[in-house]
Amino acid sequence: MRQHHGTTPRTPRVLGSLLLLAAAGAGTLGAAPEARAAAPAPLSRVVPAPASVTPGGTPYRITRATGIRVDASAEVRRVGTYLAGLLRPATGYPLPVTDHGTGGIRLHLADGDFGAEGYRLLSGAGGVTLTARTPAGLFHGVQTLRQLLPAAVERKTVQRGPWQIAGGTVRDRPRYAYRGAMLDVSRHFFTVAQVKRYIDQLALYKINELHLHLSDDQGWRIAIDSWPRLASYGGSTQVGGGPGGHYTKADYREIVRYAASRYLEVVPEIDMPGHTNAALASYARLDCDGVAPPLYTGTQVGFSSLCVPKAVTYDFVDDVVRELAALTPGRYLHIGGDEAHSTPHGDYVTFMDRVQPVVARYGKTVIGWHQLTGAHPAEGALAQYWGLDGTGAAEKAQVAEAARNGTGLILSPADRVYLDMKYTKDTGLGTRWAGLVEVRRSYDWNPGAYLSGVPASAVRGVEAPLWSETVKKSADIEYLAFPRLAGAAELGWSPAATHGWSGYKVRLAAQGPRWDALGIHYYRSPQVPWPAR
Ligand code: TNX
Repeated sequence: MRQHHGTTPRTPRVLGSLLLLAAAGAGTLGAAPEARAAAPAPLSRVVPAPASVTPGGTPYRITRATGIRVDASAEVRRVGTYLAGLLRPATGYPLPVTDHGTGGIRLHLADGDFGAEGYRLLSGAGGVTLTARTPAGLFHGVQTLRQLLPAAVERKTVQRGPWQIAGGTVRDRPRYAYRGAMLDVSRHFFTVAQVKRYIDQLALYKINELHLHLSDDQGWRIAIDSWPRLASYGGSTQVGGGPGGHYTKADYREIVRYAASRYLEVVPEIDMPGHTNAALASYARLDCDGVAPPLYTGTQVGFSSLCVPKAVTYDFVDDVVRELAALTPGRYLHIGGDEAHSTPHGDYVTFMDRVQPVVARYGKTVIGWHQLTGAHPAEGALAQYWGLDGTGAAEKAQVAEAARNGTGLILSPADRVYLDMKYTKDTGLGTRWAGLVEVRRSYDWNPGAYLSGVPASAVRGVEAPLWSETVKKSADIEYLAFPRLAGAAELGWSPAATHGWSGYKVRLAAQGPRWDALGIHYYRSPQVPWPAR
């Protein structure tokens, strides 16, 4: 039954009252007493936890008369239009986006102590005002506003309200500038539509970096005009031998554009010198012995390497980095560098010494997996730490020393935020080489003090990688990412002082109905007090 939200019930009064009783307090039909309206969610019930919350005053209620009022700026208007697009289907309200009028939901840019991504949300009977220094800040504020509304707001058909936002003030800004998620599109290929779906899910948790693992032994996923067989042949399969796929440049630009519309920067990764079988299979001249290996559809690692002594290797790297940099408005280009077990260490160092300046020449900043710290990280480079509790002391010390010497760190400890680790021994997807990682273990660590000997200022953020050896479809991505992704997002965004499992699990539980409404297939961990479905 379609709910109508006008003031005149179309049903006779008595029947209407019975319906209201049956609707157990969810009624907004004409005579519904206010007391029946579900209380709005407290302002603090948001993931990631906001930096500061001051509750108080009357809630704001979104009605058919609500407008979204924006500054006269095209970008602010775009954020307003995005918000209207989120709210219209379930509310059924018109929610016009205007640059005049009073009240309603206001999106406003102003100078202030907001940082590059922070915002303030002020809510009261007369309206809600989001203020930020940047459109990105407004966008993050919109995600907070969205989470403060009932989960049903995420549905695609008209739902019962009321649509209330608790009164008070939220002041918020991120702990770290880099809050990432990685998707491995090489082991299994994911379409543009699947990547966009994930981008929308990341945006809800204020993730601002999408790292795409675009090449590996099993598949090369991005068209490179000067080396066309990389994609056409090297991209033609995947783990298990399926058809694979690749992004044309137009596809890739569309991903970048869509990500930018959600305030995510795309970080492309070409993994080198190891994890390169797909490239070596596509061009025999890249192989030291001039013989191309067959395409690979298994899941072993560490068996392939670019040929460090050959000159053509650096022509290849230059072409690939140049074309990829040209597709990349973002600052970073990830050159991999992990598990180069078939590259002699001296060769590895030589290779990284030659390749990092190429990235700089095309205007990008290097990111590498933390093995890069075993070579000579370029000035300004970031190293992505993916070790675990059991990682050897010498390796950790090497990372810490690089950090003390100025290399920034992105923390992706495998036994905490590798989204492809199984939750329990019974998890049907994923692997367990770094252990079983239940939701609490994934959340309960402090990025600021995780690696000893690392100055807190060296930690630039947190990233949750999802390797796709076992991951084939969006429902698989979602089952492994949710709920752990939300925890990684909170570790990246929220001040350390807000951290605490007992509070987090309650806020996390409130996300469950939202994920149900969004059609996100998630793991209902027994550690989390989910409301009954
Ligand atoms: C290690 S982490 C890898 C990947 C695998 C992953 C599986 C890293 C930099 N390398 O090649 O896909 O484990 O969890």
